[in-house]
Amino acid sequence: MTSLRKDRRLDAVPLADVSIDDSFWNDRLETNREITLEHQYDQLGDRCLRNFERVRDGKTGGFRGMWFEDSDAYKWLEAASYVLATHDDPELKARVDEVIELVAAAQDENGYLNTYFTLEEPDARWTNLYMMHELYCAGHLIEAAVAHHRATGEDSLLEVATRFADHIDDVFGTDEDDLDGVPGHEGIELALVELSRVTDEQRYLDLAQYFVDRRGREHSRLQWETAHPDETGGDVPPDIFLEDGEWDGSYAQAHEPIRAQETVEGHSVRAMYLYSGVASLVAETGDDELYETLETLWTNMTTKRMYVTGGIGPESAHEGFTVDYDLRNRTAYAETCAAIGSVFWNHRMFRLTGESRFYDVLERSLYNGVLAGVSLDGTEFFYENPLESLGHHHRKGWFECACCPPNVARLFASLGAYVYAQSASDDIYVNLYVGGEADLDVDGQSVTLTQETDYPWGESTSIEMETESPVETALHVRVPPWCENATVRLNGDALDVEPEDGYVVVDRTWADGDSVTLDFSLPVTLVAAHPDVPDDADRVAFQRGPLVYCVEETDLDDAAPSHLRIDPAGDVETNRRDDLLDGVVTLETVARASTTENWEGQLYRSYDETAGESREAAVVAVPYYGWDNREQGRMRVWLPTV
Ligand code: FUB
Ligand code: ZN
Repeated sequence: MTSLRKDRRLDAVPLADVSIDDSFWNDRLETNREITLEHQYDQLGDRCLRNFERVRDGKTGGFRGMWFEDSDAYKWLEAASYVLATHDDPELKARVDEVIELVAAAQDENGYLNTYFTLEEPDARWTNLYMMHELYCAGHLIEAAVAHHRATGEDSLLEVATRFADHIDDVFGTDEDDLDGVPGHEGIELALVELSRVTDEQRYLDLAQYFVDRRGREHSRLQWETAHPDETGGDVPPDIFLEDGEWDGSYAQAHEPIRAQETVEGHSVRAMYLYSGVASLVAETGDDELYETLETLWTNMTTKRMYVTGGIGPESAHEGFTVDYDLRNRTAYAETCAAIGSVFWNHRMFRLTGESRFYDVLERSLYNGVLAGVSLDGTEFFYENPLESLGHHHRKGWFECACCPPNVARLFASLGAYVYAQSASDDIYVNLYVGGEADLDVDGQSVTLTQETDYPWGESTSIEMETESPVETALHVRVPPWCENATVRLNGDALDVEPEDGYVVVDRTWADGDSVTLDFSLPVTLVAAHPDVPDDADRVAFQRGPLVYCVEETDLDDAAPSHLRIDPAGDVETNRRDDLLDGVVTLETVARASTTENWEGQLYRSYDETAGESREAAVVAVPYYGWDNREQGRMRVWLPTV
């Protein structure tokens, strides 16, 4: 059943109109602005910015870093632009201008911009679309430029991006003289749709449509490249993802046309960026068939291929999806960027439909799979996000392939844009419980919403409306599936409205100072996984609200997480602990724990002998996002039951 609403596309309330003031997010966002962004900038200098400088100075050779190193500068520019949209920061603005100047100076006269090829292989441009990421970098440049233009009203980066987009438009296409190909790593599709929105230029939308439609056709350029590695440039051969010497293409979602695809395949970040781009395109074209494809893919991912943390893509070899129910825990790849990509995709799916289920996934990914990606102090990052650890997996300050840290930074810096939305008829949607203010235009009238909440710890949120004169609108407040017994008060008095399809809707004429309070409970849930997930059989995971919990060795008394057996009928207490992990609610219970004292020097014993060798153990579970921020040790999300 299609739920695409052509008549009612929803728009996010723009970032610049939302200010966040929230007990949970304030510290994380300030750390992102003050520490992570600075840390990220420091990492750019030695490799990324140096490459741009060499091109600017007319040098050749000497490229440093990954072949898509340029994208680090663009992601930093994008994150910094989001900060500038909401904060007056002249120092940051000056630095942004400096980087833009450098990027602009590295652009070719014809608009081409890529420091790897310009320094190392100028004659091999566009020869290795599969692996060498020129179009991926272009996509990040365009996204940064759109963010910068929206934040500052300036065109300095937008001009660079449009010149490059125009060049790409000249190079690619289906005419005889055109290069007919698609990017091996998607990302440019969603960027081109945004570019068409800010410039009002149809040709960028057409180019996005071209890249979407040409993917997966037979005898494609990507396939040709894998058969002709000697004719392609770059330092990564395009044939590394041949299956037994045969073209497969699924690594880059190019195994068949997107409209025929039914399962999420291949590299998971690529897949998320592609589906985000397709959703953006559908928002402009209203293409039902493409929307149906997205529905099918979304259902496959969310019912068979997504971790309880919202992470996706279990396999490290190709950084991606494998088969249904392969959700291995200790070796889960679950790249931070992929969870972020899922946020991007789900945000767009919501805007196409107004349906809360997309936010349920978005919120799960945001508070778990994404939030775990950065340390509480903002300087260390996870690339891979396993759901179990023997104690050797830790965040790092930076990576040779540094895609994840700047991705977290740009998402956090733009969090405000995910909180509210408005429909074409000016209905207001409150999709995340995040405190702060939002300025909206409702039917030509300025309205300010103020949200106050202690979520994800507390069990209510209040929204107050400030308006100069009474305004008629329907306020839709999302009620996530983990918020039970939701009741509504209007100006303190109980209101008889039930959540329907994930929202309570209060449709009325609002006077200045009117407020809606949603009260709910956040019970602790013991989650079970589908029986076909072998790695979670007979195990449970703790969840409260959007937060998935884990057990870390440091919280156990002389036991490891693998010793524990949870009693599903046991009481679980919630404790507010302001002293722990910057303030969390812990979940505490008593479990059975195997003992190790009779195992001295032995790896295997008769099972019968071990009978009765267990004791009671106090278990303190902490939110998964906070793991590996204290003493190093073993960790587990899924725990066996007694
Ligand atoms: O290839 C560019 C980025 O680096 C991908 O999105 C990540 O998975 C990592 O491979
Ligand atoms: Zn990444």
